[in-house]
Amino acid sequence: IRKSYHGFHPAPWYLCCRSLSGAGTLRWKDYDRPKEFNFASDVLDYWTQMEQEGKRGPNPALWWVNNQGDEVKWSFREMTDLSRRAANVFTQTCGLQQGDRLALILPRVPEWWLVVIGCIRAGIIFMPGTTQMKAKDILYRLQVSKAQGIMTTDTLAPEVDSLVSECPALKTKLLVSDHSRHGWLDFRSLIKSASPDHTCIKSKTLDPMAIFFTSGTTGLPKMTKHSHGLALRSSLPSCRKFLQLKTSDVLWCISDPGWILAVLGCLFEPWTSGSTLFIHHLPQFDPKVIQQTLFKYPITLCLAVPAVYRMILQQISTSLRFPALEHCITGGEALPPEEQEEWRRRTGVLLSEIYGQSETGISCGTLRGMKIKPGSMGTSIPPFDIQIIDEKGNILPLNTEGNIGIRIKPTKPMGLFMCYEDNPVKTAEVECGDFYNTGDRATMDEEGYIWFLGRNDDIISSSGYRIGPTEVENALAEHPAVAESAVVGSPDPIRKEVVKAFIVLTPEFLSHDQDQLTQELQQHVKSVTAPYKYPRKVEFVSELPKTITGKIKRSELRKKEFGQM
Ligand code: BCO
Repeated sequence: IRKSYHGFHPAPWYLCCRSLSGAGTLRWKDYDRPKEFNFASDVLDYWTQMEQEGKRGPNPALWWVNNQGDEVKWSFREMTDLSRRAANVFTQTCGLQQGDRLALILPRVPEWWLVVIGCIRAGIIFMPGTTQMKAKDILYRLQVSKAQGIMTTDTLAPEVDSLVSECPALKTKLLVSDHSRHGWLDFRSLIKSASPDHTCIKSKTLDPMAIFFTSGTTGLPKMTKHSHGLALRSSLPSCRKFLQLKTSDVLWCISDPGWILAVLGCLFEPWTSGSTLFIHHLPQFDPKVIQQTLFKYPITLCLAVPAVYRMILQQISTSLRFPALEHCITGGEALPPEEQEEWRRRTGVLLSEIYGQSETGISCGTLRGMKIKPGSMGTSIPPFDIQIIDEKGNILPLNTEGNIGIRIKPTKPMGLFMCYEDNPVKTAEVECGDFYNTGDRATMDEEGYIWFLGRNDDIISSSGYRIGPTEVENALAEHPAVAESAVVGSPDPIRKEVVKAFIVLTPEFLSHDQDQLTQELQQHVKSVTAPYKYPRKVEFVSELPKTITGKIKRSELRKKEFGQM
């Protein structure tokens, strides 16, 4: 299934390919609630049929490259064939059944798409996770979800083996690798020998499809459960207007496959429109490679967090014109207006903003062609109805600061998360009158444009990641030097905010060299939890500000960092 082409020359299909409306995937209206929906049979197989009938150009569905010159191009027909095989591997070889859960911890390898679509075909709930996770993060996810299966690569397989005895529900381990490993099923070989005949389940639109783990202010990450409605939402007319993708478009979404942004931007959005999804494997992020890739390949749309555009701009001293690039989209953190303007000025391409969470998918945005108001995240995308609300769920007057709320009563809109799995308390906590309370602060103007202001809690937003301070504090607490710590966001020119730890040292470490200790603690956090959470700034203090009851006042530290005290 892997095709490598060295000395590759892009084919000129993107210059001549016909655009189609995707009528088959546009049969729903914004507020429709079809009883059944399955992305694999209703969308992917539709495009396969279009290919077979000669109604779609020769451009691939998936176009994958890496730094070694390898390339994979799969048509929709190949995606259908291979994902049916994947579904058979799950059900026949692994014995997984509809409703079972599969932890999916893969880098950007082509198999990721086969697994997700294979799961959707078989009704297996997939749970993506970043490959930056460490053993403890994986153990927590496997235990709390009671996952029956896990799929990963050589890098993380030893970590999984070290904890598997503590996960009684886990019955199948699948490896994506060129080598075999004892106790693991070799997914690449199994795919080759599996049958391409598979009957897709008839999933109810509100049946569970995926679980994303999301960080909170307190405690460990929560399981955000989504139904097939998340995938259906990309087919609704208002969502299609958002990117206005054509079959001739090539979309590159630079998000790690562990996040909901990748599931939307690297799968549901492009393939709903029959467009080509472009992926660069990128094991290590490098803005130079991003820049070169945008030059080399006919990428028409790019979706990435603001930090990526910021890092590209830092690399270039003058203007830059990417040959095929027509539009850029950003989300995951707030985009300052001056950066939006600078991107347009230096590249000639508009950069529009979207907003969403693991709970919501893409909730609002500046649709393509819509007036961009620099600094605004655009307007709500139906069927979501976003309003700015107070703590009781009352709608606030225009231009008044409040929480971003998404209306859930009388009807929860298609695409909003179902619940925090096994956590009715947290699920109830975010229900606020008729709304889901996102916990993000904003205002809305007369034209419905939403202006992001920040969080109403302690979550740190750093280069597109949402980081729960307790996860970092817990990691630090495992080091003997740390008596106590408080973790907050601190301003940063590139990542907008970085994790900063205020640390009270244990007596034995008071005389240690502080620079050395800082590095040691940073390495320690990187080794016990996903490294993106590590404190990029550390300050040693003699005590932490506390309330009368002994609760650490993170807000005081945060205000100090942002110069508000
Ligand atoms: O900066 P350092 O070098 O000190 O540390 C980096 C990495 O080098 C290091 N690291 C990574 N893997 C490691 C490792 N260290 C040890 N072992 C490993 N296996 O850890 C640090 C990780 O930081 P990073 O991930 O920010 O890395 P980097 O290279 O600076 O990448 C920059 C970005 C912008 C590419 C990255 O931050 C990123 O991908 N951000 C976007 C996240 C995202 O996609 N968010 C979307 C969430 S979904 C959502 O918002 C809903 C929207 C609908």
